[in-house]
Amino acid sequence: MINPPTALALRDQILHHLTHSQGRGPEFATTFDWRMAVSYTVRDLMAGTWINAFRAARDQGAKRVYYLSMEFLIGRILDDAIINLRLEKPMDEALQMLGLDKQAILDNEPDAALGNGGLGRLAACFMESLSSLQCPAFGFGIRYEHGLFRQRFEGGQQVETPEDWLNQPHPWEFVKIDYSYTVGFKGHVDTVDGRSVWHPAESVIARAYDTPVIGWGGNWANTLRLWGAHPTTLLDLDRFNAGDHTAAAEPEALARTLSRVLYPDDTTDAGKELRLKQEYFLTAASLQDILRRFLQEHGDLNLLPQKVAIQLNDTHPAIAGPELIRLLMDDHGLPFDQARDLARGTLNYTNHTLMPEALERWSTWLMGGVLPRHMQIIQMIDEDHRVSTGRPANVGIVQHDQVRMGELAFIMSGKVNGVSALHSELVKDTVFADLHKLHPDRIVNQTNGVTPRRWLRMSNPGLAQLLDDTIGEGWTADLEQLRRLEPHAEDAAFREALGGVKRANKVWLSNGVLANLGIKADPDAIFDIQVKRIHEYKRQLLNILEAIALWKRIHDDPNGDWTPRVKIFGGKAAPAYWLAKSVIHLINDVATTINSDPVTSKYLQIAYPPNYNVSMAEDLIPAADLSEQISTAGKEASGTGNMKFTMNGALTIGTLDGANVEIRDLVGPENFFLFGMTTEEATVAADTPGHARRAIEKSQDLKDALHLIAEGRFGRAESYYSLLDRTWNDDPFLVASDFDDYFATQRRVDAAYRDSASWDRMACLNIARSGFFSSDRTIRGYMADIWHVLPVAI
Ligand code: T68
Repeated sequence: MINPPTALALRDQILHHLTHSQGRGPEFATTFDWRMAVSYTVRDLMAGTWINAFRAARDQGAKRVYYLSMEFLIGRILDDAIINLRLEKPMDEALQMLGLDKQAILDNEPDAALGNGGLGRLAACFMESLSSLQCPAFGFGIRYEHGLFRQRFEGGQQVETPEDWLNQPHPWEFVKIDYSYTVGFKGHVDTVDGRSVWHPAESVIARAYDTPVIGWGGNWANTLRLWGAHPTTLLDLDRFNAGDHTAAAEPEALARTLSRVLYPDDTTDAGKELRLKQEYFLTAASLQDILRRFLQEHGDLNLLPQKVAIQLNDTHPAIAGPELIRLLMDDHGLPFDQARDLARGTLNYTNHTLMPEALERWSTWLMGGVLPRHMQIIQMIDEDHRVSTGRPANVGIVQHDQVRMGELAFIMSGKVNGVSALHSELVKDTVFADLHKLHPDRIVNQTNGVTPRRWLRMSNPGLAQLLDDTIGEGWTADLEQLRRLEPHAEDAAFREALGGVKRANKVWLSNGVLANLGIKADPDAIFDIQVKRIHEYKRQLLNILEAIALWKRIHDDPNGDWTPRVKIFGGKAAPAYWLAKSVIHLINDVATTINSDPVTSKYLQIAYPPNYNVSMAEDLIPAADLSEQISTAGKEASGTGNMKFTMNGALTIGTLDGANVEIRDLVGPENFFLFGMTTEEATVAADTPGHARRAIEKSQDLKDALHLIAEGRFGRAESYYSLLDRTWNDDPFLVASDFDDYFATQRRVDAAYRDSASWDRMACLNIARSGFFSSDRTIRGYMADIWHVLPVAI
C-alpha cells in the first residue's frame, strides 16, 4: 500500500462503519458490531487495490489463471488482511483508542470452513500466493451455506452438527448480481441443422459472490468468486394462490440445495447425484464467466490457450473438458477437433490422491441422465483418444458402464501434476501408468507449499518478531531468506531466544485450549501433535497405541527417568467412516483413563480438543515440539501440515511418505526422526498373508497395548472389537509392522528432547531450511511450467 492510514484515520473509519454500516452507537455495540465495523474498515482498504489489479491485467491483455475447486478452506480473514495490508501497528493503536480487545474481535469471526482438509486449504494458500506474486487469477468455488460440520464428543464419540457461518452477515463479500448464469440439468438433446442442441429439463441460476484476496504488501488483490445457487422462478404462484404455500416455495428450495452443504467426505467418492450436480454447477458457471470475459477482452476463440489457463483441483471439476467442448461446438460452432485442442491447451489437472476409493467414477446412466449432452461428448473424447493413440482396450474413460473422471481429466489436460516428488512418480507408475506411456511429457511435479504470511507471520507472532530482529523481514516475501538463520544455530543466545518463543507459545496453548479441556499440561513437557483428518492411512491408531504402550511402561516403572509428554490430537472423521470414528472414540477413552492415573499423570497427558479447524491449527502448530507425520509410505500424496510444523520449529517424526521425503532431504536426516517401511517395502508387506499377526507376536509392547484395549481398560471392550480384529487380521496400513520402529524412534525423541541446546539447534535448522515450502515457490512453479503466465506490474 502506498499510503497506509494513520491510527486516527482507522479509528474514525471504524466509528463511521459502526454508525453507518452497523447502525449502532459505541455504547450499544457488541463485539460482533465492532468486528463488522473493523472488517468493513479493512475491506475499504482492499477494494481500490482490487479494482486496480483487475484493470491492470485487462489493460495489459494479460493471461489469466482460473483455479476451479470444490473447496476453499479459508479460515478467518480479518487478521490475515490486516497483516497483508501492513496495518498491524496503526490498527493496534486504533483499537486501543477505542478501548477494544483485539483478540476478542479476531476470535469473533467464524471460520469460513468451505473445505475438508489439505486439498481445500491448499487452494486457500494458493489464492494468497497468487495475489502476493501479482499473478492475475480468479478462484472459483461454491458458496456453501453450511461448511464442514462441527464436531462434538459425546461419551468420547464424534457427533456432527451443522456449521452455519452464513447465519450472520459475511462482511468480506461483494455480490455481483449482473454476473448470473443459468446452469441446466437433465432433459434431452436435439439436432438442428447438424448442430446439437441440449434442452435441459431443470435449471438454476449461479450468482457471483466475490471476496477480494489481498496479497502481501497490499499491492494486488485477486478475486475468490463463490457461486451461490438461486432459483430461476422464486415462487410457484399458481400453487401459492391455490393455498399450497409449502409446495409453492419448492422451486426455490430445490435450487438452493445445490449450494447448501459441503460434502464432508475426503478421500472417498460420494457417488451421489447431488454431488455431480454441484460439480457441474461450479464448472458450468465458471466456464461461462471465463468465456464471457475472454471474448470481451480478446474476441478470437483461437487465442484461448494463450490467454486463459484453467487449473482443475482434483477431478471434481473434470466435467470442464466436455463442458468447454460443448460450449465451443454447440454455442460457437467450432468443429470437434478444434474445440478439443483449444480445451486441452487451456485445461490442466492436479491429482491429490492415489487411494482407489477416492477416484471419482459416475455410472453412465447417471451421467447420461443428469448431463445427456456431456455423456455424448465424453464418448466422442474417448473414441477420438482411442483412435489417435491406438491404446489398449482397458485404458479409457468409459469402462464397465462407468465414466472415470481421472482418465477424463488426464486426457483433456495439457499438463497433469502430482503434489510432491514421490507422489508424482507414483502417479506415473500406478494410477496413470498406461496413460503416462502414451503421453510421457504430460505428468509433472509441483510440490505443495503453504503461505508463510498466515502460517508464520500471523499464527506465530513471537517467532516472526525474532526472525525480523535477526535476519530482517524479507523472509515474509522470500522464504528462502530463512537460510540466513543457519549460522545462528550455533549461537547460544539465539537458541535461548528461540526456545523462549516456543515455550511462550506452549504456555499460551496450555492456558487456553488445553485448560478448557481440563488438562493440566506442563509447558516443559514435549508437546507432540498430530492434527489432520482421521483416516486409517494417516495412522492415528499407531500414535494412540504407542501412547498406551508408553503408559504401561511408565506404570510398571513409575520411578524411571521418563521424559514428560503431552500428546495432542485434532481432526474430524467423515460421518460415515466407522473405523475412523472408532479411532476417535478410542483416543478419547484412552485419554480419560491415562489423564486420571495419578501414577503416570506427570509424565503423560493426552488431549483431543474437538472441532479442529484452521483457527485451531493456528493455535496448535506454533506450540508443537514434535510433528507427527506417520502415514503408511506411499499413501499421503504430500501433506501440508508437515510443512507448517517444520516452519514453526517443530521436529518431525515421520515416514518416507509424501513431502516428508523432501522435508527430510532439506532439513538434513540428522534433524528428522525417520522410522518405518519404504513405499516398496510397504507394498510387499501389505501383500504378505499374516503380516499383522506376525508383527504383533514379535512386539511385547504392541501386544500389551492391544490386550489392554481388549480387556476393557479404556471403556467397553466391545466398542473396539472391529478395530482390534482389523489390526490383528487385516491391517492394510501396516500399523503393526511399523510399530516397533515407531516406538523405538519415540524413545530417541525422548532422549533428544532432554538436551535442550541440541534440540533448539535442530529446531533452528528446521526453520532455516524450510524456505522451499512456501506456496510462493509452488505458484511460481505452476506459472512457469504449467500456466505459462507472467506477473503483472501495477
Ligand atoms: C489431500 N487430499 C492429500 N482430499 O491427502 C494430501 N478428496 O496429501 C495433500 O497434501 C493435499 O490433498 C493437498 O495436495 C485431500 O485433502 C480431499 O480433501 C478430498 C475432498 C473431496 C473428495 C476427495
